[in-house]
Amino acid sequence: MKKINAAIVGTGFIGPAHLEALRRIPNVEVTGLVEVNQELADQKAQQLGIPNAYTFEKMLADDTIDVVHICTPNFLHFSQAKAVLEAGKHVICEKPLAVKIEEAEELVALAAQKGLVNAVHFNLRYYPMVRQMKTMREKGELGDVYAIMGSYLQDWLFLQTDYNWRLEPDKSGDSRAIADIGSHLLDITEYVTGLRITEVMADFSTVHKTRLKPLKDIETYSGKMLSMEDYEEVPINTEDHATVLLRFDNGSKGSITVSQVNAGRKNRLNIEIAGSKSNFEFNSERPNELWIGKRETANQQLMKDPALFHPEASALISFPGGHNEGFPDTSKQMFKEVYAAVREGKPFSKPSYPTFADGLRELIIGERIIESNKKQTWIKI
Ligand code: SOE
Repeated sequence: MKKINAAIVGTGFIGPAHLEALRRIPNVEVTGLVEVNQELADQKAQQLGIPNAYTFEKMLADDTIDVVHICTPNFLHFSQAKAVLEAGKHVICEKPLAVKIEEAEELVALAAQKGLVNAVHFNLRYYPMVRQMKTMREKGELGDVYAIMGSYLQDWLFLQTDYNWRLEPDKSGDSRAIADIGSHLLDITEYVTGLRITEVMADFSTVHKTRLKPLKDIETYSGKMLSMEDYEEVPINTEDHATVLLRFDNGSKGSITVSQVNAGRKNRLNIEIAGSKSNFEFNSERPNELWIGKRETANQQLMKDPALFHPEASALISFPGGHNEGFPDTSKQMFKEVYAAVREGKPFSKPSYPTFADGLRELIIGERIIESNKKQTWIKI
């Protein structure tokens, strides 16, 4: 089987996560690494064990690279994804696909015109339990959807001294918690229920109105404290916390809460879907379990086990029951599906993986949420 060569652009938190997932896919090799300058690219490529180091333009000119993974800060996604498509390469872009709706629209059109595989890294769809919930709903085991309640809570921005480029709108965009983690939750909500969000009503808060920005380079997740003279105080204009009421196209209602300042919640996506036959509850910090609520019989606890799953969902499981899989496996499972299309040389007509069109959808919902918060009123999608 022909080997597919990939390049990764960016080496923050998520670039190495893509690398690690790709290394577990047969006949795919990450042969290139891109950083802002050649020196950093050389250093990171050596550290990560990737044979070739490039600046972005040099990588585009290399015909041996088939697929490019864009893992840079948000403001670069549009220009880089556009350049990759123009160079005739398939592209997997981190979310959000762009910072403006028009940019995402342009990318959707360009990818279609070029006939290239395009995907957005909504990897959390790839928890086998998420696919299992979707399949159970499709097979009628949930019944009609009455209501949806979700939250996505983290604490890595809990302290006033926690700092990262995501706090800077010129790098991250006008919304933070909603764009960064709300987008995953909203994507999963529509994916699992098969419903479309039609209206939103949002209320944001910025708990830390100022933050202390380190004047020295420190790793975001390292937990290291500097001394007070190593920081400068900067204003913060994006949300630490947001609550959004949702209306769906079947008349059902829901709400989500997202927060990056909830102590002890490391990375907890929770979704509960109340249906006319049962109630599903999934929490990404316990990804191998699904609670199925019942009225007339005992409640159930489904454990991840290929033998107990619908085939559509067991396709995302690599190990037998009791051998837990988690966050790093979601990207592996997603890339397996995307690379199946890459092997065909063109996008699947009905892709199972999240495409640029899904990236555009999340940007539209995100923009309406920001508008709703500003105007403090319901906004139609
Ligand atoms: C940081 O908030 C982050 O890395 C997100 O950007 C990811 O999408 C999420 O999976 C974990 O948290």
